[in-house]
This record gives sequence, structure tokens and C-alpha cells, in this order.
Amino acid sequence: MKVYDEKKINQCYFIAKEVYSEYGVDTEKVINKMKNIPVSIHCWQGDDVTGFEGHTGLSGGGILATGNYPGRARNGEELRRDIDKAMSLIPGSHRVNLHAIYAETNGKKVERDQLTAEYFKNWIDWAKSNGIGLDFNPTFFSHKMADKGYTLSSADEKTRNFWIEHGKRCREIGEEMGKQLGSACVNNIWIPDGTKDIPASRLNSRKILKDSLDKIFEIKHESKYILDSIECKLFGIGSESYVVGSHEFYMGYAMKNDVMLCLDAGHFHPTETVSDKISSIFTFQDKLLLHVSRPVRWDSDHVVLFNDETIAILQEAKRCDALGNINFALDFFDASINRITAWVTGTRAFLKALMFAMLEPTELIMKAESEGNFGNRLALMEEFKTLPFAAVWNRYCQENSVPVGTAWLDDIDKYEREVLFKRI
Ligand code: RNT
Ligand code: ZN
Repeated sequence: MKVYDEKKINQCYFIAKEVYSEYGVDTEKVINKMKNIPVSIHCWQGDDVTGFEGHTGLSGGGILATGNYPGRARNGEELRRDIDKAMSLIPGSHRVNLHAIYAETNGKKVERDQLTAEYFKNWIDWAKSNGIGLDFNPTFFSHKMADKGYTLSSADEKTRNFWIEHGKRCREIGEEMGKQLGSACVNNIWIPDGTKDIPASRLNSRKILKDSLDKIFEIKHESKYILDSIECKLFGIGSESYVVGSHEFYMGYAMKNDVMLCLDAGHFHPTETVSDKISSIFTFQDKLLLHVSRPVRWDSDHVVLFNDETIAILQEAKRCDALGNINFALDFFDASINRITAWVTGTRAFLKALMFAMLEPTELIMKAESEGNFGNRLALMEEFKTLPFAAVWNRYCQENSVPVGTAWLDDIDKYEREVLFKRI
């Protein structure tokens, strides 16, 4: 399905360029700036958050990939090959986000409190040869020591210490990744801790969690190699009544200890939006990690789309002049469709929203607002939705030598037949 040829793409682009320039927007500049804003592509879309430890069943903590589409990656080699394929269809150069469960131990059983960077050598070498950075996450779920619902906030010392050690080791691994790749690794902590039903004491486990985090962050690593972050959540399946690491909890912790916050688009009340929170964070801090996701009625981690909230998040990032201070990461997993289609659709949708926001004639709406003309502000925002954005996006894809429009679906089709369906 190749609808566009080079000539058409360029013709459309030159018209679009003129239209944008009439509103004071330089499309060339936007295209160039896009090249410097990476998004961290999550490896876990490729294998339904399974990892390589041989764990079966639910991931725990409410992380639930639904569907059974054939072709799931079963080891590092397959997963890297699939990510390579996805990245070949995504414009720009991006990062890859790993979890501790993606350690490659050569068949040896290595407990999570024993992990070191050597088990990520294949990933690091692969990232080096692709010229990309890696991000990292300790895995506090899919493990027998997490089955009781508490990890870092557990009252049981043995359980708690196991997870504290895991957290510390993951920071060391992240630091090593950052060093070897010459680009700071974002190391994000999310824990599933919470209860299905009403807890008697909320305070106890929150105090324990604070103490455990203090221990994990005790050692100061260099921020040029590793950036620590903590991710809050409202509820999960199995932790409906109480989540220890709530928004208020981590907000307090982050502000007091100068740790970066991670806001996941699916981790709030359904009518609450992450886009509205960005400016509050930047009033008090100068960094933020975003997990761009698409919740459908709950934290369902649907494939990200070019929809109102994704656009609003990027518009806020731009309007707060924070595009350079936000670490963008994707967090979705759909096992019911071709997993590479999911990656490419979600990542391209994110990048579209980024470009759409960057092309916004922000100064004009800001001016209308500062003049108190809210009618014009509204009208301009509405008109700007239909500027010829797609023409600039297509040109960007073409410049980056990735398929324009729907043409990439043919690539997926071929890969599915030749690689994915042979995995059964
Ligand atoms: C879970 C969090 C967390 C995970 C990943 C796999 O609700 O969003 O970020 O999705 O770490
Ligand atoms: Zn997340």
C-alpha cells in the first residue's frame, strides 16, 4: 500500500511549509529538533512482559497483557531482532527501555538480588552497535517473593532486604549502561505493593517503603550515567483498595529527596490527566519521566494513539518549554495483535503528537491569552488542529528513510510470514 511517492510528498510539504511560516512556525527547524528528542521504546511490548526467567502466569501487580497472537519473542536474540525491525519503521533515533527480567544468564539461575551488568552484555553491545542509549527498570513483580503483595514495603525483613538489594543492583546496572553507552540511563522504580481489600494500616507500609527507598538511594551515583525515578499508581488488579506507592507518596518523596517522578498516563483516576500535572511538577522540579500509555477505562496499557490526551501531553511539554527536560518513555503492551505493529503504531503515534505539538503556533495562542482575548485563544486552538501537519510528518518519515503512510504494513506482513509465524 504505497500511496505516496517522493514527488507528491515534497509538493505537499512545500505548501505546508508556507502555511506554517505564515503563522510564524519554521517547519525545517521542527524537523531538525525532532532528531534530538528520543523516546524510550519499551522492550516488553515484544514478549507480553514475560522476560527470560521462565516465569509463567500473570505478571502480578495488575500488569496484564491480554491476547495470544502468534510470534512472541522468547529470548534476547528474537526480541532484539523484533525491536530492530520495529525501529527500522520508526523515524528518528531512539532509546530502548529494559527490565531486570530481560537479563541473559545463559541458562544459569541468577536471583534478582545477584544480578550484575554482565548479564546485560548482549543488550549493551547491541545498543552500542545501534548507537542508542538504554534505560532500565528493576522488576519487583512476577516473582515468588512478590506473591504476598508487598516487596519494598513488606514488613517481613527477609522479603524487604531481597528487594532492596535488587533495587541497589539495578542502579549499578543502570550506571554501567550509562557509562558504556555514554548516555545517562533512566532507572525507574515501580512496585506493585498494595492490597485487594482494605488494609488496617496504610501508614506502616508507607513508612517502610520510605525507609527502603532511602536504602536503595543511599549510594550517590553520577547523574551523567544514571537518573533515578519513581512511579506512582492509583490501583491495580489485585490492589484495588490500596496501593502503597501512591501519587502523594512519591510526590512527597521526590520533592524531599530530589528524585525524578514518573507519571504514567494510566495511573490516575479516569478523568484525571497527566497533561495537567506537567506544569505543577516543573514549578518545583526540573526533570520528569513520562510513561506514555493509553488507558481504556482502567490502566489497560493499550497501544498509544495520536489522540487528544497524547497530543495534550506533548503540547503541555512544549508550552512549559520542558521538551528538553522530560524523559519520554512508552508503556503499553498488546498481545492480541502483531506485536511489531503495536510498537510501530504506538511509537509513530507518539512522534506524531510530538511533531504536532512542536508545529503549534504557540506564541499566537499565548498572545491571545495575555491580551485577555479568550475567544481568540479558543478559535486559534481550534483552527490550528487542521493545519497541514500530515505533510510535514510524511516529509520527516521520508527524510529518515522510513516508509511513509501505510507503506510499512507491507514490511510487517513479510516479517510476520518469514519470521514471526515460524516461531510456533
Ligand atoms: C505498571 C507500571 C510499570 C510497568 C512496566 C512494565 O503499572 O506502569 O511502568 O508497566 O514497568
Ligand atoms: Zn508505567
